[in-house]
Amino acid sequence: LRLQSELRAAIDQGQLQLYYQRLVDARTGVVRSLEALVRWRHPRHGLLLPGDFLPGAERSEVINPLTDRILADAVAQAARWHHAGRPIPVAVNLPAPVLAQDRVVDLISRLLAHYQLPGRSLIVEITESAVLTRPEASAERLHRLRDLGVRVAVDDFGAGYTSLALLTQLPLDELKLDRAFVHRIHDERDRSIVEAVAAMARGLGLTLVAEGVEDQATADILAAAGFDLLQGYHFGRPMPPERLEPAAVA
Ligand code: G
Ligand code: G
Ligand code: NA
Ligand code: MN
Repeated sequence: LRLQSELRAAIDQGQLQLYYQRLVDARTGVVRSLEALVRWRHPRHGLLLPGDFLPGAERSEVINPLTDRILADAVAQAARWHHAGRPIPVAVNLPAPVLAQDRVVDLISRLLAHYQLPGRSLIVEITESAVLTRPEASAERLHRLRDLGVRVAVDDFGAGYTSLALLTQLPLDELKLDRAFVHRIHDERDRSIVEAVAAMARGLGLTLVAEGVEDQATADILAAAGFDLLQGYHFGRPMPPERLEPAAVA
């Protein structure tokens, strides 16, 4: 209850800020997209990370105004880059309780229209658990988002109770392998899982993404395994939009 009211005030007072982290082409290193990651500048506790407040927020109604704000800020920022002649797709995390509502499609549709941003400049990241309760309704919403040009990424793949069937039932564009596998890639057995996921993604025609890449040796292994995009501290931390140099965003 306390978190809810504090978050409502934080939204109204502009204490939430989006940071952006690069995703780079595994072969060329060129920046291909950015993931928006929320931070809370708390007046007493300092800079809070999503893990500090999102799980609580997702269990209450405040996840709605919170996600609305995150989506609006991300689309506005993507539109700024787009209209400045430096278009770059921006990915936003869509929490399960939000994907569970019909209004999410209208919300995104209205934001794209308002900021005159082409749908192809927006990616939504969902987790497997987000679609497990009502897969048909989620699939239908994701189809409508894709009709707008928006792309769909499955985040943290392999971390949860993975239903492989879901991968063929949902309209998907990207698969983001959970960073736990990336961090264990020097282990031979984990590497064979990563290579199997890569083969599966290729077979399904999905863009394959690795997150949590922290060194060049790991990047090399992932590129050789056929990963398309890499994300992680090795290529840049999440940072405020003004700290992403224009050249790095182009
Ligand atoms: O930024 P950080 O590494 O602390 O993010 C932790 C987790 O929180 C990530 O797995 C990410 O998916 C999630 N997350 C970050 N920003 C957002 C956001 O704006 N909305 C939602 N729903 N999840 C987010
Ligand atoms: O939940 P999701 O996977 O969407 O969020 C990405 C989170 O991972 C962000 O909170 C970000 O701060 C964190 N992150 C980004 N790059 C790295 C990395 O290279 N290593 C680790 N351990 N975490 C990372
Ligand atoms: Na994410
Ligand atoms: Mn992730």
